[in-house]
Amino acid sequence: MKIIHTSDWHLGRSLYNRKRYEESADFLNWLADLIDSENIDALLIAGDVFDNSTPSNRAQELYYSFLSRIAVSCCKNIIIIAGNHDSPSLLNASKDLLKVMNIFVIGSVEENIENEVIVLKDKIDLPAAIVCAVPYLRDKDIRTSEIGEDIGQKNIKLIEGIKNHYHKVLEIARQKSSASLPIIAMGHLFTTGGKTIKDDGVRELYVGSLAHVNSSIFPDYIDYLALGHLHIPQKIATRDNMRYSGSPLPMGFGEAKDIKKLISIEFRGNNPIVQEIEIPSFQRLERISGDLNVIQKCIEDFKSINNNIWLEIEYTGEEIIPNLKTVIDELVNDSDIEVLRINNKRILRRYIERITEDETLDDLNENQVFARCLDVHEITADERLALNQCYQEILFDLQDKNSDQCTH
Ligand SMILES: [Mn+2]
Repeated sequence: MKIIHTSDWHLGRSLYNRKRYEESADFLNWLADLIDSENIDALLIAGDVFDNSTPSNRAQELYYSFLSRIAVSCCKNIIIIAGNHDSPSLLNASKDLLKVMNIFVIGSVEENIENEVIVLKDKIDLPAAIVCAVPYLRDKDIRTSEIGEDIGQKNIKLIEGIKNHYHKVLEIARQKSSASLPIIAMGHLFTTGGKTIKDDGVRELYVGSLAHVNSSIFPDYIDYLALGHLHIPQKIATRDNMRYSGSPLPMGFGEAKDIKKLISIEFRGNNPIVQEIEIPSFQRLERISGDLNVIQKCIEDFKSINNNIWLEIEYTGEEIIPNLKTVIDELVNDSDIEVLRINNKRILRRYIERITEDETLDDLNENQVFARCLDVHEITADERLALNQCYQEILFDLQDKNSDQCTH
């Protein structure tokens, strides 16, 4: 029996406002082809199918098109658990329909916990492995909070709750596995010591709010552990059979050069043969850092390759170029290159220089920040009056919009 473990597709995700549907579609096509060519029997998707709880129609179309293609392929077992980014109710809405096609979706903790234990069938429909499909465990699913608890106590209870839940589900799997079938566990969580994405500003969104569980909560009799949540492929505590597959797409420019992976598992008896499969890059991402000469030179080089490249540009030159964006737009004008972000370090530094050493942006209110900007640009008193008025109007508008959102 051949199994593939993947996670964190984040369908519908953007990179600096640029939607990534094409890349996701290319990945899903590639995966479907791989399932056919490698004659895969089971697909495990360990959470974060979608990037947010209200995925666009296009993101959902990618999901359903893929599933409908796989449902009629050699892959007769598909198991999907929800991640922290998924809406449990959205995933569960199509659960009964998908079950008809032998696609099992666990969007939230099951009322009857036995439903989280799923038997994988081989080509002749005989039981071949048992999967504990535990979704991302939300605080409210697993513990009863009490008044007066501090964060530390809450966290201890949460981790205890996660541990208990796995214990219960695994016990059911053990009972079902009387024929000594391999036991696979799935999960979407952060294990202590896990590696996160380097120099990527978005990472805290993904890992900051979750409890860190110790890998010791997963007993040795688990034959393979398929985890999602961390976006870098990695083993847990150097164990070959306990892994994060990582995300199929780089989540940001910081990961552009990393190799993305799927994990394939083939059981010989209860022994898993675990292999990594490299996922090709479907969108070239490049970072340029330097003064205008360096930026110009790099863009010319990329243009000569004539590739579809997405760029992140960091301007570090001494010269102040207020129309930097226009200059760069002209450089890439007649090419397939898209500039997703320009970080103008020169301008940033000018603001920062005005701020005393132990002061941070959090110490200033919005009017003080604006006043600093006016100072830096040496705006005259006359001009200040009009600009300040405009600025107050914008602030008022923003506050008004915010209070609108709160009441609806
Ligand atoms: Mn994720």
